[in-house]
Amino acid sequence: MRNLEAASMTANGVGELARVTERVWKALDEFRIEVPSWGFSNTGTRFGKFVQASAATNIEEKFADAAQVNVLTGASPTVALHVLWDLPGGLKDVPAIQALEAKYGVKSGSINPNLFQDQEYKYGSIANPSAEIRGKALKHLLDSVEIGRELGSKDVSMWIADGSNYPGTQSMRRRIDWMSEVLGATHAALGPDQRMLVEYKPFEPAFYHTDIADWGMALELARRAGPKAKVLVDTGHHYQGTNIEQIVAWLLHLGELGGFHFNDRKYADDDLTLGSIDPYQVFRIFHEIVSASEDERAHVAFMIDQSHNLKGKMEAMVQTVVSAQELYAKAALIDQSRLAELQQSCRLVEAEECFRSAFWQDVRPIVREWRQARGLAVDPLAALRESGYVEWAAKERGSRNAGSVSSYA
Ligand code: LRH
Ligand code: MN
Ligand code: MN
Repeated sequence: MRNLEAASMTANGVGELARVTERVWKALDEFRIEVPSWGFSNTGTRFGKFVQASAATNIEEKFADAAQVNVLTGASPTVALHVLWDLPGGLKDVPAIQALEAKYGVKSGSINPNLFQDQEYKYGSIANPSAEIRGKALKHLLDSVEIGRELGSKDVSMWIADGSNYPGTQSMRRRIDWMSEVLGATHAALGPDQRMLVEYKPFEPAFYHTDIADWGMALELARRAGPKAKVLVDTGHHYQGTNIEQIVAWLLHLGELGGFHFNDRKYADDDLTLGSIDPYQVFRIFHEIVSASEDERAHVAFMIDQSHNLKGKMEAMVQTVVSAQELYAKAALIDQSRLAELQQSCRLVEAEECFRSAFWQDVRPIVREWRQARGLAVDPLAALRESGYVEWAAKERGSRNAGSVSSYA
């Protein structure tokens, strides 16, 4: 990757600049990232939350906010739904959701079953020693599959919060078979265009063992369940220092990467804005995606899983999508064939320079030009502020938000 400004100064450079611009614009045209419904409501941390007057108080407001983010960024046409929080009536709520899709012009994205809130799940859901409780969890998963099918949504994203807090209190091995059984039965119910994504997390809420703790366990369970089950990588669900891009490379290689929950963190599962702590990590992950074949890449779903306790919800979401677009554009800057040559001949410093100089390029001018050419807001954050949307939402929703300090969603 040569310096963009330097490239533009020579005749060869003009050709190179045009090629780079075309590559970046194509990447931006393809790039889609799903926003989470729960990122618009008054969510916070497990220790509490600071209520925002403009936060969405119901599913209609979540759709309205998601649509606004899509209008501003052009990259988020779907919104992830959490079944208990967004469709408390289950299948009965589907027509209301369809009406909101038509009204606001954004579609339902991944369907997220909720197997962690109910009192009955104290000792687990699909890994609970009680066959009756596992049956109840399976029923919720089957309902979620049905909701996804009715809504024409592709993915059912499953995060299993099961685990234990003390050594010896549960049989980790028996629980593997119980999970496998439920996941297999869920897989059997998937429609031809549906997938199930298996998310992993090493700790929290359980602090001794988590039943699906890492990508190996998620992969094995997905494979046992069937070909429509893939692995979901939540960037916040790893130990410090984990080489997440290597996990991504492996899953891509195996054709088992279903998608991502993007967020950033400094310590644990902090749910901070994508790239706010370590943008180079997001770049490295995007590089694995961009350097994969179009076929491999086509089925990877990018989703945001963040909860903004201090930042304004709308501002934070627009900022997240914009950051994702910029980091994806940076990854698209890399001259893949040159990098491959340098890697092959082990020209280490040149290879590293080729890689990291793409990261250090300021892509914002190219992204701005792309936005202009596509009829989008040139500066989405400024456009959000100028639109007065947040102030309007605060007036509309303020009284309903006052005093809403109890539940996560
Ligand atoms: C769990 C998790 C999972 C949930 C979401 C709200 O930490 O990442 O994906 O569905 O948070
Ligand atoms: Mn997640
Ligand atoms: Mn999480």
